[in-house]
Amino acid sequence: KGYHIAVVGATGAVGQQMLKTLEERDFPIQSVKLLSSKRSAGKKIIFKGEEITVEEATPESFEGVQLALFSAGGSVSKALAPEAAKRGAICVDNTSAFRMDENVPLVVPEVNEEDLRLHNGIIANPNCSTIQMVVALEPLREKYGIKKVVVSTYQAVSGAGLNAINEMKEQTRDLLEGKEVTPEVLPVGGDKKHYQIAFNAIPQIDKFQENGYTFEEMKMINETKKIMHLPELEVAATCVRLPVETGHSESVYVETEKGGATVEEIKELLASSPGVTLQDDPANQVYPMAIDCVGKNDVFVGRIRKDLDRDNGFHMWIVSDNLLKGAAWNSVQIAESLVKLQLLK
Ligand code: 11C
Repeated sequence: KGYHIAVVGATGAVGQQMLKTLEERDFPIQSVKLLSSKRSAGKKIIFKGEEITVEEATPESFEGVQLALFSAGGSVSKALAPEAAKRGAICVDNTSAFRMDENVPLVVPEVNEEDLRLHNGIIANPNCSTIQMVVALEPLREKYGIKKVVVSTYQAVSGAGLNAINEMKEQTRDLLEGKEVTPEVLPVGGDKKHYQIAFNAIPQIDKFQENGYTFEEMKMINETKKIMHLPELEVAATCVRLPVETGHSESVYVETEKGGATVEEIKELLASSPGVTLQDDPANQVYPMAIDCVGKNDVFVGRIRKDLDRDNGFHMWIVSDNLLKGAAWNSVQIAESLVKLQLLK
């Protein structure tokens, strides 16, 4: 007994984590279709001990499917999620294709699970760097109100997919062996220039927009306002790619509406908040690090300090596995919420 599901983009960095997470959570599944673009069709994947052949995704693939998890890129979602929804599936889309569509809920269950009730067949999973930030900000919003957020990110290459992971590893090895390297993937596949990621920090994730911010930065800004239902929130973001395989880190400055909160209160609040693990003990050099969060579902928060000039300003360091809470786990968690809210028929 369980649901008929489809995973679109099953061979990608996120798709692989989706399958692992579905298995680990023992999500109730009656049948599973693994779908992909034409390029990856025919590959074989083991799921729950069974070998499954990946099929090319077409509109007809979704006949009889109740839940479809999409992570095969925006153009695939744009073309096929409406087709799947038309055939009765609820789609959880991990791309940016529908996130800012006002008919599509953009959901992080710890923050706005109830928005799922408003779905019209498509639910958007936010960008990884946005998700981990709002999980840590939501308890502050609830208790004190928040009015301003300034974030700088230190993002892992796995956010840009398997090709980017391979590029970082090959470049690192080649450079250590004294060979020349020819960057081809990062900072972003479709842009004019490519830069070395090994031993570097690249202040560009996704393409530049007309206002001088990158698309990744605008995603963090716009998605945060939508998920938290705070259209007036002041948000600024600078997104940087580092040669880290997995685990996005963020330096976040937040100003609360109410002043007077102490660091101890904020630590207690976050320590008891859903989806958050507090790691904050400077005397013993305890703080979150990317290598420690890999494979874990939580968002890790530490280095919480009061601003030296503003009574309502706080600085913190937020780290999470970008492929899990940032993508696969949040999507599966949405699926679990749909079951809990009896929205998945
Ligand atoms: C990155 N945050 O690290 C991006 C990946 O909109 O879902 C996620 C892209 C997205 O490159």
